[in-house]
Amino acid sequence: MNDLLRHGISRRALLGTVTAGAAAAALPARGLGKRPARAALAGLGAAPPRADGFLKVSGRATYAVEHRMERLAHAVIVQSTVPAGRVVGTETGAARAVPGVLAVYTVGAAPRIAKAEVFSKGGAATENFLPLQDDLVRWNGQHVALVVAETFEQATEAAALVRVEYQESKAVVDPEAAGAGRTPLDKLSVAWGDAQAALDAAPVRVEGVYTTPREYNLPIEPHACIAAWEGDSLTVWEPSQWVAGARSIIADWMRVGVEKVRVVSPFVGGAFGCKVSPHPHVALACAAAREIGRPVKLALTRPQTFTGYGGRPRTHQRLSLGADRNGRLVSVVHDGWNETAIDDVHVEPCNAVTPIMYAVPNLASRHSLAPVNTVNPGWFRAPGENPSAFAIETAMDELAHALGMDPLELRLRNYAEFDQQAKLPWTTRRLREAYAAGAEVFGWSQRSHEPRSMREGRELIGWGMASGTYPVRRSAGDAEVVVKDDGSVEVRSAGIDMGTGTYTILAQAAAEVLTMPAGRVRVVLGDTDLPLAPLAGGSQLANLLVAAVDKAARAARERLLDLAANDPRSPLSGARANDLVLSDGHVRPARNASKGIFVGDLIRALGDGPLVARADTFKPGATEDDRRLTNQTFQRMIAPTDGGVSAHAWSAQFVEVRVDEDFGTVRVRRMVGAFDSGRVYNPRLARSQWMGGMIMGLGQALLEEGSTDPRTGRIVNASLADYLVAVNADVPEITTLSVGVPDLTATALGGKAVGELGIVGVAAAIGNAVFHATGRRVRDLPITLEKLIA
Ligand code: MCN
Ligand code: MOS
Repeated sequence: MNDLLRHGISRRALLGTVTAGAAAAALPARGLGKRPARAALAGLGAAPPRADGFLKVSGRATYAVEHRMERLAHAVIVQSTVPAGRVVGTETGAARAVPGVLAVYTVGAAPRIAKAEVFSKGGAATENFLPLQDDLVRWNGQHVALVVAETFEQATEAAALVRVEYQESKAVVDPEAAGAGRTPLDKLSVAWGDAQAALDAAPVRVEGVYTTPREYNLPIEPHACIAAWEGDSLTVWEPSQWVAGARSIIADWMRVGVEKVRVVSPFVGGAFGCKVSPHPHVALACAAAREIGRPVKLALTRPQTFTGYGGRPRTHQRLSLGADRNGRLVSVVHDGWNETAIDDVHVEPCNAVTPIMYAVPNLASRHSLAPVNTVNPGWFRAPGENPSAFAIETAMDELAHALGMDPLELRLRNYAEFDQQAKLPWTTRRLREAYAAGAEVFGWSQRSHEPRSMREGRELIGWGMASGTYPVRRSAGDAEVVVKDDGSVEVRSAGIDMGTGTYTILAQAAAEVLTMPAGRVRVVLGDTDLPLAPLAGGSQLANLLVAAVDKAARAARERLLDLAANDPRSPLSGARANDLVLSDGHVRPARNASKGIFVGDLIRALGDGPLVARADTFKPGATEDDRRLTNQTFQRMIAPTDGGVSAHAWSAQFVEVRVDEDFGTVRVRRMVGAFDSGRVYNPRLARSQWMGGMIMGLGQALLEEGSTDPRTGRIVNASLADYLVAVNADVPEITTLSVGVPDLTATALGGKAVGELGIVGVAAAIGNAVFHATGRRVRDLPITLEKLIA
């Protein structure tokens, strides 16, 4: 227990409520007098609730399609009903006869959409499919017509009357069927030593095939946008994880310069990766709006979202581990693939975790793509790391069982002291601390390791654990801090908040430097008119923007002190800037803190209007091209191994399941996650992120599965009634622990990844617990009761 407290874990955290991160202890709020304002100041490390929370729960946060405007027309999409072939004709007479219909666009009769230079080759952004631009049907549920009408109801009625005629061709729906292709991705091959020989010679071996189904992001705010032209300028209200990236794609589609396009996304009702890039329906909305000369609103129905864009692709991994009798790994042999579209590519790198988690002298890992007639899959919370950890962390549990060893002990014996793949030291890796903290709080030492050895009545009890990791990715960005003459502060950035807490932590960052209560700081986000920022994806935005705002706020503070000392209009003029400090929102002489002037009064006295400070996190000497590319592609994202060190966040997951012996029903009874995310900027929000990830992992382990009809390629459970996600009744007591310390090599202010880390390893921990309870190993997610009682 003492050890835990040294790592900054509060006793309350041990009860499963709130976690105080190590960072909070390491970073006391600075520069505060003994005044009431002190309590209100919430700098980094404090735990204020979400700044946007009240707006969201009271319905005052305006989402993209809630934007009101004159002459708004409504568009409804028609999707294909066959998986492959050609559109040979479209009958639109009945649709056009519906009152209020303004236009019906079909294959062969649609406004032009140009090809966009996607920002991520091999990512989920759709590159080759442009809606209605050719007659090829690539998947069931592909956009094949668009109806625009005065009202949504009229457009919906007319869309139902559009008749599309197809010439069908043979589809490949099942990536495991004979004839399905495999394209190896050489750049994802990893190898050292002689893995096959070492495996063959290993005294202890386990081998398994680990599969995950198609999974869907399903944010509560479905995809929907409004496109409005004014002359040759276009504004798009679009829920987006990256307005700058969306802007460049939309500009390409519409063949206008980026400066002509504005993308607005102040609130995003969840995304989990599926709003990183604008999807093809956005191109249709923009093109239709230009054609009819009116703003167009286009909302996909929930079922249409299942084929309007991807979701995590189905994955398949064959993984073999070889070890000596003491449990030391001697070899890892790994071969995986993910499904992708016929002529667009999405990579779910299933070997993201395999080469870095454990120390092993011989390793060979490959990854391939399996093209099928599907909408191009996409990013979904921890793309790559998630399925990768499912396989390796399940296999490690199998190895522990084969050795008769505690799975936690096995992991400690194979602890990777450095990054073997990159041959670099870690920046920080507090995974040992995560194991220790999680095990202590969970009570792991009480586990009897034999499967089926713990029960309560008819319930089999299973305890399982797994490790997780997520890389620290980084990009550069800009931020602006404005100090106003009423003493309030505005932080401005094009970065977005999709429920993560960007609004809140940026207010904290500015409040800390400018010594203001966070309530006096207003944060404006999500608009390409603001200083540009990279995407909120790859769990990089928080660390990046907090650093940019911190820098801008420091610049503002310096300027304030300088003006206070040196501007003849300042009541403090004549002082030396070095002798002045900012505290409680006042500029004060350091040696006479009771004197001083309120920042708002100072700015009024100076009479030049608000003080604007801008800062960026680009390297000195960054060119315009660097800036342009950073806001246009992923290629400028800094890899976790840049700079001679390897930067990752780490976690350990512990779960208890109860399995009904007769019915095979699995309930997760408690979950403990211990996380090394470095310095935590807001322990309440980080906990909420980690919990959200753990709950998603629970859904992935037990419920989530996109089912495709093998005959037609149709998604048969394309609704929230049929595609199951975890709901409150599925969710047990969850404890989150922070074991991180500020990692100033990883990021400027010491934080590491948070939002995606929470899901990694969870499905494996649950599967391992199910094995411990039942003796049944399910390697094919989700773990449903028929797989347990079969
Ligand atoms: N945080 C912190 N300390 C840190 C880092 C982060 O306290 N050192 C907290 C902050 O509140 C921050 C949040 O965690 O806003 C998420 O930070 P992080 O994951 O590091 O980075 P991003 O801001 O880039 O978040 C994106 C990440 C991704 S990639 C997915 S996918 C995901 C996720 O966030 N989608 C989400 N969490 C989500 N949460 C919600 N509610 N909705 C989504 O769509
Ligand atoms: Mo997160 S899947 O990188 O948007």
